[in-house]
Amino acid sequence: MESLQLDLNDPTTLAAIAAVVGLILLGILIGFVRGRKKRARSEEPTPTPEALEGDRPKIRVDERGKPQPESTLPLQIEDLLPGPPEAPAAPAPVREGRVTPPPAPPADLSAFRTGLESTRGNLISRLAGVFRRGRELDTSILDEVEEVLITADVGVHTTERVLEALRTQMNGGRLSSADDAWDAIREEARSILATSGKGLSLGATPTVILVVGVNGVGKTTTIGKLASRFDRQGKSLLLAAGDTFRAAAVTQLEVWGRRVGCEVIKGKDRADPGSVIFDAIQSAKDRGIDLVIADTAGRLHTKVPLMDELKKLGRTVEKALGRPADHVLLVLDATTGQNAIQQAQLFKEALPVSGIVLTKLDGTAKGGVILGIVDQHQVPIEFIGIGEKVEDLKPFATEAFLEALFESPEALEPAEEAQSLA
Ligand SMILES: Nc1nc2c(ncn2[C@@H]2O[C@H](COP(=O)(O)OP(=O)(O)O)[C@@H](O)[C@H]2O)c(=O)[nH]1
Ligand SMILES: [Mg+2]
Repeated sequence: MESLQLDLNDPTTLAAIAAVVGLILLGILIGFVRGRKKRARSEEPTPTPEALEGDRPKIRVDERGKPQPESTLPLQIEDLLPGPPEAPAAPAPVREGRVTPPPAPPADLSAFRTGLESTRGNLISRLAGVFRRGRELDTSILDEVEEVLITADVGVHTTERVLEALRTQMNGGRLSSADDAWDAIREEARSILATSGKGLSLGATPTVILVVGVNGVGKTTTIGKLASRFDRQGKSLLLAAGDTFRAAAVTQLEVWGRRVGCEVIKGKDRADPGSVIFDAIQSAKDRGIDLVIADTAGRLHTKVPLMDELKKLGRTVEKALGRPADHVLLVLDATTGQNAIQQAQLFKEALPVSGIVLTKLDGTAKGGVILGIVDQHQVPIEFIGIGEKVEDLKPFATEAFLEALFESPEALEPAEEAQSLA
């Protein structure tokens, strides 16, 4: 048999070998590309989180460390920084094939959540323990609810109201599950707070807000925060340094005045608070100023002279303004619990308290007191204080408050956990 010899010196043979090798390489390349395309298609509908991550805007920093956004990407760095407290949230960019973000929460909901964290732990988590899923609803449950509400500073009067509502519904056969009972409590809280959160009306000029409360509850701080809020709304303001007992109180108000950029009317050392407030109202009338916010002294509420002083101040405002103060805001410190309910009683006897500012809700587990205050005194909550910073005064919003306090049906979820804690 004649053997096949390849002559590698023959140019025709070399050309044939090169053509065969080229064809083989081309085939491998086509197969590889087809395989890649097929794999990519099968992965398309479910992009991995990492793939989505890769799609997000990258934030670069410049030489001074200032973040610089990618110019072609829709999300700007401003979107990632906390904006001014009242600014509406920028709509999140929606791109084809991307997950649509959940709807924006009601105003201040996240601030309410943070401010009510301890109260949720003390009141809501414990109530959730009582109403654990699967539990038979009988009257023994009412004793447990009572204990939780009383120890969470809701107050005897309001606790009784909530229990009565539960009892009535239970006897009428309208509570068939823990969820029903949970809803019933939430409804009762909603009806207690129904008159709150309507907002301060600033109709007349000048509108006069008298701020009262015992020492240390946060009156001056609240005035500073309010001034900043109204200033941002474009209102012209005068602050009246009506706490003339302590020079430091006047200085504290002046610091806030400088910070906000509004004038503070003060008297001479130990001046009569009435004369300071009278002057401030007169000056506001002469100059067409929108708003006067008056600070007052807060000696111990048990000393009768303070209440006499406040009654006198009320009459002075009426004389200067030609009508009573438009708003008398009573500042109460949530950390004082039941004491705050008693303070409200005394101040109401001296002045027509029109609204309540409940401060220091942050870091206290006694937030349940809010229900007791409103229920017992029938005075609406206007603002809540959830920190010391200027943006930490929030207009009270009933629905956001209830949502922050009672949210998450999972509160009722942890049946085994709750049982083991009980
Ligand atoms: N954590 C917290 N502290 C507050 C709040 N409001 C006021 N404070 C603080 O309470 C203290 C007393 O406040 P101040 O305005 O001087 O009370 P006043 O005596 O009633 O005028 C200050 O240290 C404030 O910073 C609040 O909502 N939360
Ligand atoms: Mg003060």
